[in-house]
Amino acid sequence: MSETTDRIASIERDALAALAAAEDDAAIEAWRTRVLGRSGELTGVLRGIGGLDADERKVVGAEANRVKGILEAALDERREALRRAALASTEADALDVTLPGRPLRRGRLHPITQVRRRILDVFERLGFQVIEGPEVELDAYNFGALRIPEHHPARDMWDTFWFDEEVQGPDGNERAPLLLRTHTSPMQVRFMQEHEPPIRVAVPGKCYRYEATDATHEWMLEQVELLAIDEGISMANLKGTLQEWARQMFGPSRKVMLRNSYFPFVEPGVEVAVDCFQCPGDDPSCPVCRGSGWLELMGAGMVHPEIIAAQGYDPERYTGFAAGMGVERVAMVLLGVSDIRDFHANDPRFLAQF
Ligand code: YSA
Repeated sequence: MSETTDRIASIERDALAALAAAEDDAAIEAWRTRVLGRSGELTGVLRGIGGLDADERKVVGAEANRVKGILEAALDERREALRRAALASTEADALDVTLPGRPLRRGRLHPITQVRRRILDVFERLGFQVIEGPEVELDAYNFGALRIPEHHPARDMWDTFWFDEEVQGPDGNERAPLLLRTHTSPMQVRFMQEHEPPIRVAVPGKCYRYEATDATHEWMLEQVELLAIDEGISMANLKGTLQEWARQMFGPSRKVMLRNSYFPFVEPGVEVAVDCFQCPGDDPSCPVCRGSGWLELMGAGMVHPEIIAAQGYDPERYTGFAAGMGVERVAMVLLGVSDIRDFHANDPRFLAQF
């Protein structure tokens, strides 16, 4: 090794160490000028090559150019590393960890679900067991077993969505018409067929009616059906149960009215209404009561003895009451909503209120 190649090796060693210690653009530029610049250390060696003898010139020339290549590559690499580090620290500065977090929008239960659960909570406390039944129902249960035969005018009370298909009915009949249940009352019969008294059940579920909508009517509604069958059940039990339910739901100041009504599957039948929450009770333009002062919540009555007998129970021994209430109507009263259509319009601004 010649003195010059020693010098090149020492330039390479010192320069690489100095480059690694250069922490900013100014230090790098100073390094470049000192090592590779026009009067730089390595440039000086390259310039001196001409004064060497031919053999040494060849060796020193090759070595100096190899080291020059290494130092230039190291310079590029160091510049890139510093650029990346600067970028990362800018991004870190852009993230202000002291800013308050974005609030998470919390999900919630649909108001109808909330109200259905409240209704059922009260009935469960009053001793009713919650059961469910099919939304796609046979004509035989929705109407026939409830003393509403084909062509009976009472069918007009429930405008119905029918299926095109007919299926095998409970009596083996191959052509049993199928529908979307118009009320939860068919579950009275289904449950009685499979159980013995005493019976106390509450049946929540969706129902469907082929009818025009307005502020108190939807084509899809939820009902909760009640059925109590036992020895000695009277109209007083029906009234007491519904009044206690209404007191627990709405508080003691809400007025509850029972008035005569007709349903083929009860005798006698009643309709249960509460006083209007929207107007003083005499405003004909009120969307809730239309000036009547009352909003109907349910139909109810004493289960018709023929229906009790048809399930094989002794109607002399067993009596019962039943009721079917509209969950959306109850929700209107509880939440002060004057248009039932708001519940299923899916406007998050409306839903977020509850
Ligand atoms: C009657 C006697 C019983 O022993 C048992 C149940 C019944 C109720 C009967 N099955 C029935 O469906 N009667 S109803 O047609 O008057 O509806 C009952 C309740 O459902 C109504 O009082 C009302 O609160 C709600 N409802 C009815 N049609 C509705 C509706 N809610 C919203 N939109 C509709 N289109």
